[in-house]
Amino acid sequence: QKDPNVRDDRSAIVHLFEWKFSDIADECERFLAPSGYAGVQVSPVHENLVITSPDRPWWERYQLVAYKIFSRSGDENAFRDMVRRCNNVGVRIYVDIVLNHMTGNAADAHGQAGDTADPANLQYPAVPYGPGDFHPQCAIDNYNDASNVRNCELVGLHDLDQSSSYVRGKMIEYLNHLVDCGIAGFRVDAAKHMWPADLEYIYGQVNDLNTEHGFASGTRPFFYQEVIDLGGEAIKGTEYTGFGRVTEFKYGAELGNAFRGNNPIKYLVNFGPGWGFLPDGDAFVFVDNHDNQRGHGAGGDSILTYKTPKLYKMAVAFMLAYPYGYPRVMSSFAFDNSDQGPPQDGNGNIVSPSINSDGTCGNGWVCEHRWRQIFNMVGFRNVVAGTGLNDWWDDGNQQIAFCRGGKGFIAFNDEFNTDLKETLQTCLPAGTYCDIISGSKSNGSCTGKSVTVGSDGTGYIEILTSEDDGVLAIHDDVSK
Ligand code: ARE
Ligand code: CA
Repeated sequence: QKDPNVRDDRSAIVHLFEWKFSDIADECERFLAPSGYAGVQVSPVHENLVITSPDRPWWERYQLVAYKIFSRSGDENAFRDMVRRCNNVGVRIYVDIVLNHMTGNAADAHGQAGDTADPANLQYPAVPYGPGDFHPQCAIDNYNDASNVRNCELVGLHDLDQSSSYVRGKMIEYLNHLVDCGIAGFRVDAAKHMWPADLEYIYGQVNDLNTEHGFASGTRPFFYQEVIDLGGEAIKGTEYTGFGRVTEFKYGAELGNAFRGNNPIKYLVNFGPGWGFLPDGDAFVFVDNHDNQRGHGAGGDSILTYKTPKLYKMAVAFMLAYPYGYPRVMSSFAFDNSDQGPPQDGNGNIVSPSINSDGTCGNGWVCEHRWRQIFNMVGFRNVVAGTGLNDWWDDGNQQIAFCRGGKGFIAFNDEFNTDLKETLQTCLPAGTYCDIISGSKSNGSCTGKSVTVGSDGTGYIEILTSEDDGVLAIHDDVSK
């Protein structure tokens, strides 16, 4: 179903890409819960193929050897411990599930837990799967043909037949095992490459969420499905919205295009269905994901990432301020080449992020979710939840501002040469507010800019092009 099953006072999740379970558990307690994050998407948890050439690429996690919980992020005990600790502080866990395929061909194929496979002969004894469980082999080479996309192999990954009751049974058993561990839902990898009716059947057989983890009895798991639909292909995202949300890939592509200056941000006034996107309640949105931040997947050069920080922070702030879709914040490790896996030691173990005194991460982890401009906007989204959008203002080009009910106000200056200096309607009660982008409120005063709102709700807003950030945001909670 389409509800993320989060705590009522929280409204955005974060993908802690390739993080170890023990680090995620710590992060839930020390940072995510206090900052108001609703949940975490973890990288695939199944036993994946160990790939040594290139050396442990991130994408090995998308090649399955078995459904047991065993990867470089940790084993089942570590997973269960993480889910419990995160749930205890109100942070939900979502697992990236790979149902479309097993591995590609590889000599000496073995998984992280030591299970072996013979991919060329479609033998995966640890499940077990054999040749009869796969589609006849062919390559995906025509995105205008739905059968080719769904029944053939995506980049050589051996394609499972989800219409088989044996295959379905194995998948349902795996998903129920994860539900038993206390998770709240699933990111469904490569959903586009599976028939909607097969997925609907499988989802329908998954148990209700585990009440021992605080879910109300009868709560159905959240499913958000990776369907890349930029238009012009045989398969539409809407084929999957009857039983879960769908990733709206046009969202990040168009947002990047706009903030890069290729399309005036004034047009974002109706960002959503007005742009041909999925309906609000069907959409799962993000600025970048683990694929398109490194040139895989969809979106190409328009995608913004941590590598262009000023524009990236503006786009993420817009996503978190604007009422459309269910948002996911990306949290990355630094990379120079697109195969590179997470920071690892000489034995191939993932290295934990270190936490600097200013709250940012070290050891090769970018931790966008710990950037003040991003986590303070997660707080903003929580404060304004349930309000609509009102009092839109723009300069006719690359400067915009809007209110969220009487709860929050945000302004963006995406002009490259023109400062924003305007008295604008903030919709907030009279008072002095701390801008949560340039600073925070600390000991009763603002560490960054402040805005004085008069009895008519207006305030003088200034965002100079020379500033580090092109956003100013205030809200009627801690920021006052
Ligand atoms: C790796 C190697 C390949 C090798 C293969 C098998 O890179 O060279 O042939 O292994 O040995 C990730 C990586 C892949 C990697 C794979 C398995 O991105 O490079 O292959 O893991 O290790 C399409 C799909 C979409 C998919 C994107 C990447 O529709 O589902 O491609 N995204 C998900 C994940 C990925 C993951 C997989 C699926 C596979 O998010 O991280 O792959 O589990 C148009 C179409 C899109 C298409 C896009 C790119 O936009 O509309 O549908 O996306 O082009 O082809
Ligand atoms: Ca398939």
